Amino acid sequence: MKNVGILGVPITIGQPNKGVDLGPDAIRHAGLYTVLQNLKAVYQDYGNVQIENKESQTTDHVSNLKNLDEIASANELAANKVSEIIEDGQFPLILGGDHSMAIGTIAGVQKHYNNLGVIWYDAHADFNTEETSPSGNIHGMSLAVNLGMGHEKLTSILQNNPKIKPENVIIIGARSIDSGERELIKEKGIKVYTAHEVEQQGIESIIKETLNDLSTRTDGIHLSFDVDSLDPIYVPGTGTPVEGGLSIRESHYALRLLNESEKIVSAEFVEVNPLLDVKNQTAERTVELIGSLLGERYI
Ligand code: EXY
Ligand code: MN
Ligand code: MN
Ligand code: MN
Repeated sequence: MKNVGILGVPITIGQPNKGVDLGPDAIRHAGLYTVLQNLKAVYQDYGNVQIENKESQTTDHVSNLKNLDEIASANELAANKVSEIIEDGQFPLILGGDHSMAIGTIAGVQKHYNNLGVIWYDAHADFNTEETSPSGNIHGMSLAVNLGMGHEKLTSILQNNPKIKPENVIIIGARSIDSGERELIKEKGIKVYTAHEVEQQGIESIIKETLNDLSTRTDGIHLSFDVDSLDPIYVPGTGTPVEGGLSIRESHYALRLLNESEKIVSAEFVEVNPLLDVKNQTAERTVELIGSLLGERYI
């Protein structure tokens, strides 16, 4: 069992719904510490990154990037904190907050690896740039930013631009990809297992293929788990739900396989929005899934 360093990144300005900044504390209140105690894990809670979530006053007509400066500074803070957790010898367990936080999380983790791999478990690809984005919401751009595609204020966090190589990223669960993203994904040759492939091939085969593929080229794998990867019937508390999502059962199994591989060096669980939720069930499901990733078993 690893030593676990918990950090909340209550960022909400990467997308328009109020409430996702309450995600980290909702996850804590949903029994996170009990799961860690049951696992006999040694853990330290580093609290929440102090983020203002101030909407940009400057309506920046030039760029299709909402709250760029505020998101850049929030992710700089998050990146340094995540890096500190690793320097303290802990496994970074990062709680969100909207998916723009992956800019800071991956920057902070990547500093400690030569070839970091990323599993992007998400209904979306988050592979837009300001040219292709239909919304200007930076939570839909964070994977692209980590591959060096995007505004310099975002790609340059902690230097090391690009953070991640295209061959070291695998997206699982995608079922809502914009036309511009599709072009960029093809251009970069990003491996995507859509929700159809999960249905067709099965999650076990996909996770095993993913681990075999990434293990040959990377010295650690970061898991970026967007709860909207799951079917909305299980997780009503998220801002961009998409029908036809992954099941709780296959996701628990996926996370168990990742745990058994011992290749996952950091993880973030993002887009939990308690204001959209039903009795905190999305945070509760997230805590259970974190348990599977950290080694909890049914028997
Ligand atoms: N592709 C759409 C956009 O870029 O605006 C929706 C993105 C949703 C992103 C969520 C975090 O996964
Ligand atoms: Mn320290
Ligand atoms: Mn996402
Ligand atoms: Mn998503």
